[in-house]
Order: sequence, then C-alpha cells, then structure tokens
Amino acid sequence: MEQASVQDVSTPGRIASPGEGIGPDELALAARNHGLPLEALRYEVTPPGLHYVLVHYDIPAADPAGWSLTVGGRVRTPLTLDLAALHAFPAVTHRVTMECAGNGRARLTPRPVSQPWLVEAVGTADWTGVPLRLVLARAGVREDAVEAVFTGADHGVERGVEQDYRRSLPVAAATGDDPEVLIAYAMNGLPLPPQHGCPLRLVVPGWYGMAHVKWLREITLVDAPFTGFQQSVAYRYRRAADAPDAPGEPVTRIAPRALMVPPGFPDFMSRTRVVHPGPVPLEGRAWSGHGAVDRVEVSADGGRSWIRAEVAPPGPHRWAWQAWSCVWAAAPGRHTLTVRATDAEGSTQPLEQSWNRGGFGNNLVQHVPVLCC
Ligand SMILES: Nc1nc2c(c(=O)[nH]1)N[C@H]1C(S)=C(S)[C@@H](COP(=O)(O)O)O[C@H]1N2
Ligand SMILES: [Mo]
Repeated sequence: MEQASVQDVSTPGRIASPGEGIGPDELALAARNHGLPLEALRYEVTPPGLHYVLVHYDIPAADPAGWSLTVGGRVRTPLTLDLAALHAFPAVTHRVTMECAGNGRARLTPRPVSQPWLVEAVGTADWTGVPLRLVLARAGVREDAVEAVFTGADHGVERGVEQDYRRSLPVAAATGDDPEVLIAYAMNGLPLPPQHGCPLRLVVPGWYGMAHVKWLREITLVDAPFTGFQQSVAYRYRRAADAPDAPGEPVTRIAPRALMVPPGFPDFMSRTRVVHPGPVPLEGRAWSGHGAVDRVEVSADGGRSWIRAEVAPPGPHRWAWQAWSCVWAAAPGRHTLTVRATDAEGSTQPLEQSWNRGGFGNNLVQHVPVLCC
C-alpha cells in the first residue's frame, strides 16, 4: 500500500475551464474570507468587522500573554520580545489602506481557481505599533543581510507544500521610514482581533496584503534572497498561460484602483442598482501603493466619455485611500457605471483585463449595472 502524503489533498494551481462556474472549494474559501461591503466605502476608517479578511490556513490559537517575537539570523544581538517589551518602544499609528493582491481575480477570463474576489478585498485601518526599523536597529542588522523573513504562527499545506506562512522584505524596505513598516499590536485603537493577526502583525504601507504577515512570531535576517513558497511560487505575475513554471515578476506594491459606493438601492439577487431619473450623487474611494491618486473619472457609456470627479487631497495619511465624488445625470434606461483612478506616477486602471496565472493585481475598472426608472 502506498503511503499517504499531503499532496493527496493539495493539488497544483489550475485555471478554470471555459464556462466553468465557481466550484464548492472556491465557495468555501469565499465564505471564510469576506470582503468589504461596498457601501462601507463611505467610511474613511473601515468600521470593525467590515475590513476584508484573508486567511490562507486557520486562524491560529494565540495567547497574547505568552507571546514572544524573536529577531535572529544575521543580527549582532538576537532578541526575544514579549508584548510588554514591544509596548516599551515608541508607539506609532499609520492609517493604511490594505488590499489583497488577488482582488479582481474572479473577474478574469479564464479564471484562476483560488479565493474568488470580485473587487471588494480592501479596507482601511489605523494600525498602531512599533516601527520595524527601531526593532531591527536594536538587534543590529549585519552588513551581509539582504532580506528580513517574517514567519506567522499559522501552518498549512498549499499546492502540495506544507509550510508556515512566511514572507520576506528587502532590508532597505524593512528598515526604511518612507513608507515605515510597523510591527502592529492594535487596530483602530484596540488589540488586534484574531482574524487580523492577534497579537502582532506586520503592516507594510503601499504593499499588497500578502506582505502584511499576521500572527508574527519570528523575524530572521538572511544573507540570500528568501525562496519560500509565498515568495517564489505564489505571488508572482506569470503572464503566459502556457508557462506555469516561469519565474514571473514579484507582486509588491498596490496598483491604482477606484471603487464607488453603488448608488440607489439593489436588487437582492442580481445586485443591479435602481435609481430615479435626475442628478445622482456618486462617491467612493481611490488608492495606489505608488503614491497619491491624482485623478478619478466616471463613465456611464462604457468609456466613451468621462466625468471628472472631485478627489480629496492625500492629506497626512499618505498610505490611505482618498475620497472622491461627482454627480451623474441619470436618464431612464439601463446603464453601466465605470470608475477609474490615475495615480501620481501616471498609471491608470485598464479598461481591458491584463491576465496573469495567479490572478494578481487585476485592477480592471469596476462595472456597476444600474437601472434608471
Ligand atoms: N500569517 C499570515 N499572514 C497573512 C496571511 C495569512 O494567511 N497568514 N494572509 C495574507 C494576505 S494574502 C492578506 S490579503 C492579508 C489580509 O489581511 P487582513 O485579513 O487583516 O485583511 O494578510 C496577509 N497576512
Ligand atoms: Mo491576499
């Protein structure tokens, strides 16, 4: 008899066949990992429970009282820090918009089979904690260190590989102050909730969610680039459909995106919006991990013409989304509203999908079907 292995229950990534609907495995992931209800875009800081959640394996059992974070590898002074030791560092709060790199995946054709986000995998929180650079300075990063590897307390198997959730950052990003990476212990003024990484998580402003390691228990400085699963297998842009093993480009910062609060009221099943003829105020949020959002435009005719929206200036929270608003003159009939953001570097959301095998960074514009009557 052959021996059982984790590969028996954990198969390689795959692309859905033409016409294949969302399957029970994707439904199960979608039921665990919820998005931001789009009407909650109204709030500058996402209210408790409405921030999106993405957990690869299980939320681990975590006892804040017994927790310790170790800092080791290529450092002069290895550290073991409990929560009291971390609280003794200066506390810093950053308002940060976080978005899952897989946001938009389920809108790709063909569909990469994984967590089937549409557009809602985003949220904004006030994260309080210790600047990572201060902890690393205390440990003393050696000259030969090139990356810091962050390990979470959660364990699982993914695409046949058993692992602790683990990601790395280049030393320059880990020790930088713009953006400043945090070891966070509070979210919106309260201890981290279990699903968001209680008691410690990394917050990497401007980077997609996978970098913000939750349930953080270990930081290891290494003298060669980290090649773990979440770094070199997952979270790569592989644009060729026929080359699943190509190295691809690493997924890092957030591409620009604008979302609108769907106007009017919804139909329960189709989610189609209903509005009455006349001026309809539209509002939403826009963000980019490459800097401020400069321009937000809305189209009601599939991109033939665009209304320029008012965009709030970035203000003191450089890594948080910006509010936008405009008024749409709704005429009776069926419409599809589209909104797109352009950031300070001049990158604009695409009107056509840009496909990749993992379904990462799909910032294709939002489409909101509306019936005006
Ligand atoms: N330890 C650990 N950290 C993790 C994850 C995880 O599964 N385990 N998921 C990552 C991903 S893919 C995302 S998008 C964010 C989601 O953070 P949130 O659930 O607080 O919104 O956490 C990241 N950090
Ligand atoms: Mo994610």
